[in-house]
Amino acid sequence: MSAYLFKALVTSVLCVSSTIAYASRYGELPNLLDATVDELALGLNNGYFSSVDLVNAYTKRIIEVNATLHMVTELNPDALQIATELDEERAAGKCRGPLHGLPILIKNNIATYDEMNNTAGSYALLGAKVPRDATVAAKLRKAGAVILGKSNLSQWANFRHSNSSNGWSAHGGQTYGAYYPGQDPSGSSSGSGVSSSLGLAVASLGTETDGSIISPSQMNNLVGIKTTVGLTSRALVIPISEHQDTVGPMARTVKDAAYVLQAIAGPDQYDNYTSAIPFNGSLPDYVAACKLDSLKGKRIGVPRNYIGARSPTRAPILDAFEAALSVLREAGATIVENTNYTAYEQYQNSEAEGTVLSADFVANLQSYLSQLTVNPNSIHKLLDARSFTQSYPPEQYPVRNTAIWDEALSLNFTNTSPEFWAAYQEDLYLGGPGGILGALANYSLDAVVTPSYVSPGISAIIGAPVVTVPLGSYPANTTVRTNSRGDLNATAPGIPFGISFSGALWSEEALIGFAYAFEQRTNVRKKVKPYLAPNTELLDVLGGCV
Ligand SMILES: *[C@@H]1O[C@H](CO)[C@@H](O)[C@H](O)[C@H]1NC(C)=O
Ligand SMILES: *[C@@H]1O[C@H](CO)[C@@H](O)[C@H](O)[C@H]1NC(C)=O
Ligand SMILES: *[C@@H]1O[C@H](CO)[C@@H](O)[C@H](O)[C@H]1NC(C)=O
Ligand SMILES: *[C@@H]1O[C@H](CO)[C@@H](O)[C@H](O)[C@H]1NC(C)=O
Ligand SMILES: *[C@@H]1O[C@H](CO)[C@@H](O)[C@H](O)[C@H]1NC(C)=O
Ligand SMILES: *[C@@H]1O[C@H](CO)[C@@H](O)[C@H](O)[C@H]1NC(C)=O
Ligand SMILES: *[C@@H]1O[C@H](CO)[C@@H](O)[C@H](O)[C@H]1NC(C)=O
Ligand SMILES: *[C@@H]1O[C@H](CO)[C@@H](O)[C@H](O)[C@H]1NC(C)=O
Ligand SMILES: *[C@@H]1O[C@H](CO)[C@@H](O)[C@H](O)[C@H]1NC(C)=O
Ligand SMILES: *[C@@H]1O[C@H](CO)[C@@H](O)[C@H](O)[C@H]1NC(C)=O
Ligand SMILES: CC(=O)N[C@H]1CO[C@H](CO)[C@@H](O)[C@@H]1O
Repeated sequence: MSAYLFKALVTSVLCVSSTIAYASRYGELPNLLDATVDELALGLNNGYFSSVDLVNAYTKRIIEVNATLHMVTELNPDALQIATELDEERAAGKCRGPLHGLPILIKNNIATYDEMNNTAGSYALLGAKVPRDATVAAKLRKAGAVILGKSNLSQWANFRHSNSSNGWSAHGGQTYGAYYPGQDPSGSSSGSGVSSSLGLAVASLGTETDGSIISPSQMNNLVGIKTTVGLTSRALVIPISEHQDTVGPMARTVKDAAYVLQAIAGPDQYDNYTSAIPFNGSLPDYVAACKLDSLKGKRIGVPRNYIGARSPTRAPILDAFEAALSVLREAGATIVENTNYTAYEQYQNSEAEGTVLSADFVANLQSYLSQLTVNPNSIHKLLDARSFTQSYPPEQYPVRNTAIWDEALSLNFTNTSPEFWAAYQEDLYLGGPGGILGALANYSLDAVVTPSYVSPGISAIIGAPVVTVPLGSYPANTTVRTNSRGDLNATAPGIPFGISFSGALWSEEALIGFAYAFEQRTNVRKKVKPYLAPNTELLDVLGGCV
C-alpha cells in the first residue's frame, strides 16, 4: 500500500475521531504562519499531509485575507492538479528535492506558460501570452514547487508615475501590509512580501531594480535576497533595466530563502548576463551556508555617511541597529566603523541611475513585448503602453501620471549610445571604487551592514547583492505618518524593519551565512506579530472532516 493510500485510509478513519487524536498521532502539524521548508518537507515525507492539502490550506488562507489586503491577484487554476501529480510522484518514490510539493507565489511580472496572466498590474497586458515559462518559473517547477498564484505589485514595478502608492496596480488594486491598518506594504514586490509574511505560501519570488525585494521584505518581517544581477535569469520577466533587474526569494527564514535561491539560480541561454556566473559550472551550496558561526573572524563595515542622520522616524531603527552591532561582535565579527563611501555626495546628486533605467526600459520593454505570442492590445513599445494607460480609465490617468515614462521617451539616445555608457560608467564608479566595492577593498571587509531602509541604492547601480533579515518593529508610541501620496500608513506602531548585509558581486554565500548567524541569535520575526492573519491551518483541510 502506498504512503498516499495509507494516509487516505487513516484520514477517513480519523474523520470519526477527534482532531486532537489526529494531531497527537501525527505529531505537531506546523503552524502555517511560520512553517519552514524543512517542516513542510518532513510532513510530506512522513505522509502527515499532502501537497494537495497544502494547496487547499494556503488557498483558503489567501481567500480569508485577500479582500482586505489584495496581495494575490490570481490563483493558478492548475495548482491542485499539479499538486496531485507531485503527490503521486512522491508516493512512487521520486522526490525532486526540498521544494517538492511546496506552494510558492510569484510576482505578477514573472510570466508563466499557463492560464495565468502576466501584466505587471496593467490592463494593457491582460490576456497576453508568452511562448514558455520565465526561466525562474520553469526552474521552480523542475524543483517540484507548485506555483500557486500571482502576487500583486506596484504597477510596472513602480516605474510609471512620479507619486505612486506602493503596492497599487490597476489590475490588482491596492495591496496593504498586515502589521497596521492601511500599512504601506512597500514595493514593488508588495504582494510577495505580504503573502510570504502571512504564510500564504512557503515563500515567494520578487524582483528588484533598486529596493523592490529588500524594502517590502523588511517592511513585512521577512528575509529577502536581492541577488547579483546575472545569478538568476530575467528571461520573460517584465523588465525595467537589464543592468539592474534581478529575481530573488522573499521568505520567512534565511534558510528558506536559501532553498528557493538554490532552485532558481544558474545559467540560462535566454539571459546572457547569467554567463557571467563565476563558479565554474556549479553553484555554491546556499543552504549549507546557513552556519551559526559564519560571522566568526569576519570584518563587517559600517558606512556611517551612507546610513545618514538620525530623524524621528529613523530613531527606533538606529537604536535597534546599534544593538545589532553588539550581536555581531558577540558572534565573533570585528565591526569596522566609518567605512564611509567616498563618492557618496556625488552619488546623491547623480542622475546617472535615472538615465540608465530610462534608456534600458525603452529597449528592454520592447524586447519583452516582441516575445509575446498573443498581444490583445497590440502593445509593442513603451509609446503603446503610454497611449493605452492614458486612455483606459481603470489605469487612473491622470490622477496617477506617466511621468517616468514621459521622461524615458524624451531621451534622445538609447542604451547602446555613448551618452548611455557615460552614465553607466558613472554608476560603476559611484557604487564601485567610490562606494561599496571601494570600502570592501580599502578596509579589507567581508561585508557591510546597514539598516535596510538605506541598503538597496549603492548596490543596485552596480548589480551587487544584499540580504535583509528582520531587525525589529516600530514601538507602540510611534506617531502614524503616511506616504507622500497620503493614502497609506508608512510609519506606525508594529510596522517591521530590517538589517542588511551587502557585499561584492556573487557574494551571496557569505551574506546568507552572516544573515543566518544574526537571525538565529535574535529570532526577531517570531516576536513581531501582524494585526491581521488568516486562521486556516492544515488540520482544517486534512481529510475534509474538521
Ligand atoms: C481577492 O479579493 C477580491 C475582492 O474581494 C475578489 O474579487 C478576488 O476574487 C479575490 N482574489 C482571489 C485570488 O481570491
Ligand atoms: C487572465 O485574464 C483573462 C482576461 O481577463 C481572464 O479571463 C482569465 O481568467 C485570467 N486568468 C486567470 C488565471 O485568472
Ligand atoms: C491609517 O491609520 C489611521 C490611524 O490609525 C487610520 O485612521 C486610517 O484608517 C489608516 N489608513 C488606512 C488607509 O487604513
Ligand atoms: C546579450 O544579448 C543581447 C540581446 O540578445 C545582446 O544585445 C548582447 O550583445 C548580448 N551580450 C553579450 C555580452 O553577449
Ligand atoms: C575554475 O577553474 C579554473 C580552471 O580549472 C581554476 O583555475 C579556478 O580556480 C576555478 N575557480 C573556482 C572559483 O573554482
Ligand atoms: C564618516 O561619516 C560619518 C557620518 O557622516 C562622519 O561622522 C565621520 O566623521 C565619517 N568618518 C570618516 C572617517 O570619514
Ligand atoms: C542628444 O542631445 C544632446 C544635447 O541636447 C546632444 O549633445 C546629443 O548629441 C544628442 N544625441 C543624439 C544621439 O541625438
Ligand atoms: C578606496 O581607496 C581608493 C584609493 O585610495 C580611493 O580612491 C577610493 O575613494 C576609496 N574608496 C572608499 C569607498 O573608501
Ligand atoms: C517612545 O518611548 C520611548 C521609550 O519610552 C522614548 O524614548 C521615545 O521618545 C518615545 N517616542 C515618542 C515619539 O514619543
Ligand atoms: C502626491 O499626490 C497627493 C495626492 O494626490 C498630493 O496631495 C501630493 O501633493 C502629491 N505629491 C507630489 C510630490 O506630487
Ligand atoms: C484579480 C483579483 O483578484 N483582483 C482583485 C484585487 O483587488 C481588487 C481590490 O483592490 C479587487 O477588486 C480585484 O478583484
